[in-house]
Amino acid sequence: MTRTPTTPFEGQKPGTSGLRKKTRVFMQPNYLENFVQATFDAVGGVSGKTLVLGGDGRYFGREAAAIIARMAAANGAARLIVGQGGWLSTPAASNLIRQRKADGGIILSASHNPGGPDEDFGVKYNMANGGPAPEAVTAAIHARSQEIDGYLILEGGAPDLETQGTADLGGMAIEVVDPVAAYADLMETLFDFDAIRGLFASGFRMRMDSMNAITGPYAVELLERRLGAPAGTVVHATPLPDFGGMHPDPNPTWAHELMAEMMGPAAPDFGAASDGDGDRNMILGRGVYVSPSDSLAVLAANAHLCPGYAGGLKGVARSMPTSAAVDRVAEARGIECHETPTGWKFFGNLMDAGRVSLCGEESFGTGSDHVREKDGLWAVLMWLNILAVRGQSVAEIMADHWEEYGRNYYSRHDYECLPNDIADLMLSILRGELSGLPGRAEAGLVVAAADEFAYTDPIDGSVSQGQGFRILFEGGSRVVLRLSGTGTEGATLRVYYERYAPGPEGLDRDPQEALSDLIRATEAIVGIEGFTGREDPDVIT
Ligand code: VG1
Ligand code: CO
Repeated sequence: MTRTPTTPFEGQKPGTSGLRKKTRVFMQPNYLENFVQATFDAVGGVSGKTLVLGGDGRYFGREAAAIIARMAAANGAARLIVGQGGWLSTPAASNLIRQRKADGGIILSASHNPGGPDEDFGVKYNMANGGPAPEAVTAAIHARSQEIDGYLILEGGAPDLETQGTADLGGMAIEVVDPVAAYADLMETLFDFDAIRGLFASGFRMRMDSMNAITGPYAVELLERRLGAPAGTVVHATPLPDFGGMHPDPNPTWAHELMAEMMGPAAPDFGAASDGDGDRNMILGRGVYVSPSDSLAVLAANAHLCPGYAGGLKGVARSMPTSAAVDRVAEARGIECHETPTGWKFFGNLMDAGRVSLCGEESFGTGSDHVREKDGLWAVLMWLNILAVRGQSVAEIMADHWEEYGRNYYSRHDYECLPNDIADLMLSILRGELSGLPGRAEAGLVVAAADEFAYTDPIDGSVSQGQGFRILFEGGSRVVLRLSGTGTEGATLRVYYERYAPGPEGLDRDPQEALSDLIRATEAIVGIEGFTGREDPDVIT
């Protein structure tokens, strides 16, 4: 073991979900090592501790896993549990941390960002509860990274991460495990596999697009092996270092192959996709796209049909920009409903305290207290369980849901790679104007209230400021604006539009059309085109 001297790098500040940078930034000498040592130091060292390690298979993941294993050993960790080949989906890593009572874990992924030598890489630290490090810990990691002067690493070559079993690495037990088995077993405890098997046996067809990312092996095991879906149900099923050039973000823009199939004449009954690290999901029916906010509401309304949730939900939570569709279900059921800032780390305390069992975000993330991360395949299986029990199509389930609760028309517009100074200027001007907005009329809408969202955690009292701008209009429509915390180039502006239609009329409009006055009012107030010069967003979901 040697202590290698080093000097700090600027900008090792974790964002919405871990530290994300261009892969080549991470590949610079000492860059990864500094961040990992800062993480170990910030959590009080790892001496005698058990850690979980794995990632989504992207470029540089294996090399990074080997470096981290040598660092964990040199820092005195007792045991490192690694997914074979360095593979673990984010929810599977969360599950292993919990099941094996580990002290924490490191996940190597930039999630929905593309992978490869010229794309993105990322590292995130999860706590003993299996969930992402809270803000106090990520702030401590950043602070430590700014003063670091050395790191510990075991000399010698890379350990074998390909062979299952336990070996010694400099006094640390390194245990290489099947990345899929424990996760797949957990899913069997939550859902009615017999009912889903029956659905597939009856001729029901689905397409699962794993986008050459980590869910491939999990989806093949669960859907094709354990549930009897025909071979070939899962496509792009092999995790590739560059995701085969795919951008593993399961939305209509990036999962366009799946979209085309599901909207085409030969569409199967059900379609789904997941992201790089397996925590996101997109749900489609034949000819139908289910918005993530609606998916969360449908899962909340139907959870009791699944064995793992048969007793009902304790409560639900959604991130602030997510539509209020789930709020209506919570109200009808008389259960708690919480509104948190963007990012899964804000749900952990609520789940640990037994206040909520189902959480979701508009960004294609849904999950429950079975782990402490959002979980793409879990959402797919929950939909399958609901479809099997209700015996209806996705379109019928959506129509019934809107008829009962009304519809929250919703859309997110993303403007990517904006110059940072322009994005900052635009939002700082908006910040200055917020208090004068109420009463202003634009495009037939009148502003009722405007603020910048701040969150006080009801469990530990911690406060998170500056979590997005909200403009609420009379009649219940709203727009939210915030900057992404997961990008690696320039600024990404996210604009979230929402309008509630109680029904029974007007429940099947095109969302962009239903939201058009809100989009115009926002342009008049914020001036996105004027500041950015962009006529249209890059991605609409
Ligand atoms: C985005 C999403 C957010 C999600 C985060 C991590 O963050 O908006 O809802 O939790 O990605 O998802 P941002 O700051 O870029 O808006 V994942 O699947 O990339 O870990
Ligand atoms: Co992800």
